[in-house]
Amino acid sequence: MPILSFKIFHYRLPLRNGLTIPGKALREREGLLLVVNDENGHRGYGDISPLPGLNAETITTARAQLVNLCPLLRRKPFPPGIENLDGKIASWLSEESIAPSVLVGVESAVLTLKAGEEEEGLAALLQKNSPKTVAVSGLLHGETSAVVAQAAELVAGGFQSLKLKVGETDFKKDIEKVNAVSDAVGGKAILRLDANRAWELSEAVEFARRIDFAAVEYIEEPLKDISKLPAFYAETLIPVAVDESLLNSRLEDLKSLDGVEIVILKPTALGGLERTSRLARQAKGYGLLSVISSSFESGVGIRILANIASALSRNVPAGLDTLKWFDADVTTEPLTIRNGHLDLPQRQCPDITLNPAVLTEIPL
Ligand code: OSB
Ligand code: MG
Repeated sequence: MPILSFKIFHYRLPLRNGLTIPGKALREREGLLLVVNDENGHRGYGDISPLPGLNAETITTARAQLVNLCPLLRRKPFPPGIENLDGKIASWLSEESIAPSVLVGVESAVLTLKAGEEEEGLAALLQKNSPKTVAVSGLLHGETSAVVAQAAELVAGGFQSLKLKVGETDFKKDIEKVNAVSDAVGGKAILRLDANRAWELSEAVEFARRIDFAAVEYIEEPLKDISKLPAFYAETLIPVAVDESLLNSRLEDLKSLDGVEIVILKPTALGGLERTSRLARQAKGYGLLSVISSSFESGVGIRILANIASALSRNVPAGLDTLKWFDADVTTEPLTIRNGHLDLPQRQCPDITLNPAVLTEIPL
């Protein structure tokens, strides 16, 4: 069914303790919400949330693109089979070169609209019999005493996977922190580490030797120089996940680096749900595990990513524990994680209520 009308909102979400991403410190998260309607009153939603430091487009350029694109969405009905995520949405959008976050938002809006029309959840639309809940990796943040307390609380709350950033500060503190978390979880959860390319090979190897690595599932991006990942693996046997390397290297090349066993897929950074799906299929073909992860999207974006994770990366804990960074959300229904899992409502986005306190409608 064609899109009859649409609205675009700008949102500002206060960040509880700010957000530090490599090279940036944010106090609030800005984004755009795209709401599309068909003539039967079904609704689709998309979150456009370029993350400074990760996306080249800004909120201003994303907004200009979206405003230009929307009339086109209304002119041409979307084709059948968009739920296969095999390039039909890209063809429908024709030759436009669309920024990564904008593409995710538009794809999300048409897919959730279609899910609403079919009266099913997005995950089920994308993949029949996909799981109704999505395990989430609990995100730890702060000094040693804080992360130890968080780890104990998350494990008691049913999380089986935890994620900790390393490489941000002092090397010794990192080692102490990982070992303290490892003690606190006492074998009740597996630990993912993320060094965001902080280290030289020798530092990464020393770090690995001095942590209790039996509890470590994998480490994301340990090295400044990815060509040395096989040497890191040979010395440590800790599986490596690639994340930001996917933004400028081909998966075909990364997969031939010994030790690379996991790919972190962030659709907002990678540029689209179809692209993410293609990468997830490729990864599976190479025997790699895909982990769908957030770029600190709003609750609408996280709902969509949770459905993507259920459909594309079955039963792999997703990197979606980021809503706790926010003091408010774009919807009035909180998206809660129970027992370490996000529930996927059977009728997905169509039933959400927008929170006017954080939204400003953009006149079109
Ligand atoms: O370093 O993986 C990162 C979010 C935005 C930008 C970079 C990163 C992240 C996350 C998301 O860590 C949460 C997760 O992966 O669990
Ligand atoms: Mg990462």
